[in-house]
Amino acid sequence: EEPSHDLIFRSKLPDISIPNHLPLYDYVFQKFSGDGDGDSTTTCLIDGATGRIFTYADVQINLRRIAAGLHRQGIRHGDTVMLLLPNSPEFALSFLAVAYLGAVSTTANPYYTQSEIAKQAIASDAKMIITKRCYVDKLTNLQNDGVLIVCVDDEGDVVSSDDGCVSFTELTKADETELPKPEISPEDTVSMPYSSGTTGLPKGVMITHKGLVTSIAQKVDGENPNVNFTGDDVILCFLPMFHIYALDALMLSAMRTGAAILIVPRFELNLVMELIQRYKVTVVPVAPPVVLAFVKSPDTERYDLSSVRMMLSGAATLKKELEDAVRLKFPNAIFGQGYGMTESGTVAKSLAFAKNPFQTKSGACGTVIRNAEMKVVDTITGVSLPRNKPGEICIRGDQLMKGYLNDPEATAQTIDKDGWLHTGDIGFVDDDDEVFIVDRLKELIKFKGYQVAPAELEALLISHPYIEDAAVVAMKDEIADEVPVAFVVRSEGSQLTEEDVKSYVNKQVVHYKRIKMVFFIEAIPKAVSGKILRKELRAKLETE
Ligand code: AYL
Repeated sequence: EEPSHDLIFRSKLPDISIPNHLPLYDYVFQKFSGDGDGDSTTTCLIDGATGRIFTYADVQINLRRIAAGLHRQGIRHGDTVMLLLPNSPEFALSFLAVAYLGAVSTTANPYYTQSEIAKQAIASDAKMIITKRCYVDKLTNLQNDGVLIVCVDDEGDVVSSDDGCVSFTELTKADETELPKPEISPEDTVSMPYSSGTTGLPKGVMITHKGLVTSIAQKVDGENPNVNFTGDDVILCFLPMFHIYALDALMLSAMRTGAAILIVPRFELNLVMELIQRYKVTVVPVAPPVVLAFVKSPDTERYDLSSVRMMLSGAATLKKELEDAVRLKFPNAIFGQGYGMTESGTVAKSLAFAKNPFQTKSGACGTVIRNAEMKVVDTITGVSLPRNKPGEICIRGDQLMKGYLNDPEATAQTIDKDGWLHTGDIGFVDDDDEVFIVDRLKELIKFKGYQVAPAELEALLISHPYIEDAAVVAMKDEIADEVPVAFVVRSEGSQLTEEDVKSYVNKQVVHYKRIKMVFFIEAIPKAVSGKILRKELRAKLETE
């Protein structure tokens, strides 16, 4: 097939020039450097938990001190540091300090179990883990194996000197002038979240300085930015910062524009509404379950939410009825979606968020981002399809990951030789260039927007002595959208019960990966290649 015959979709906005030769740090704070027009005394971070404020000047000086402190602890260019932190100013500062050094952050959910953390820390070769005291118990084995643990010292924490942890406060006391600015190449990895992509186990996604700078610029740079964040915005951040959506589309994009970020450790509806009212929040990035919470809440009238001018949803399918219902609760706000993937950054964004906005339709998940190409291909023939025809969405541009860590095979399966990343999502582009996602080709299960990799749960299941074979698929759920359920083949003579299976798996995984139901069957349907026929299993669920 000839690439020149591809039908390619592009943004309605013109391409812009993107300074993606710059290291992430220089790019993000360009406005506040010598030649920028930003005022460093404006607020950058507000800690929703304590009210603490960091100006842009505070953030830059603190992160450079932390970078010097990390360097003193032996962290060098190319080393990996795991961030195991809830949303907090320390998360933001640590991420930026690691980036400043030319090192790599691998971010993980602090609620992960001991074994989930260990898998990622070992696979990513993390030299250090930055965390909170309350998670240190989960890290003992890693610490014994020589991984350095840095602890954020919360007020009220018992500071013990014999747990072998380095105090975060000590890091911040380093002298930033002793650290020469490291040389960074645009191709160096800066962020390495884990994602299962279209198939298999979670893998380290190598996102480069160039990739992340491109992804941010595609949204917020230029004369008519696709997402018009400004220095006057107060942007609410309860979405998990360890995930690419909050990291790229929220935290770093907000910093690039000089906006203030109001950091909330986790989503609690009434607290969030209280904060919107108190800080006159202007931008609220959400995921579909949060939209549902707003829609269902009887309390929304009790708060003044009129400051909100923009609400962006992403990370999972949002039902049109839900979108229409939430618009009524935020009459002053423009509502729209973004669509992206850890491996690809933002793929599409609603042009309703542009500085000079376009009309958009409810249910669309945006228009392809600038400085990128999109095509929709037939899932069998690979031929690119015209408008209004659903197929697999493919995306190409400088924002894509460099590849999966130590896994060239999975990389080649995801990004083809012509540079197209195959998303594993089924969708189409309509007559107005809007993208609609209609189905998912890949195995991935999304519980409230969180990734659940069937292969990970299947590996745990078959490690049970009385399980012969197993397969995990998604079952539709009103609140979570999808939940993982298991089909299990018992070993001969075994009396294994549903409860046995659930308790065996569920204690080893974070809450959203827990198996909700178990169906015992004779054999797992498989293709001759050995591939599980998941479609058949999902069809079985509908008749259960
Ligand atoms: P991952 N509608 C439907 N499905 C979606 C949407 C959406 N708006 N957004 C993401 N998904 C699904 O790696 C889709 O199946 O990253 C996609 O392949 O955890 C998968 O989630 C990727 O899951 C943005 C806006 C990033 C959103 C994101 C989402 C990141 C989710 C940057 O600007």
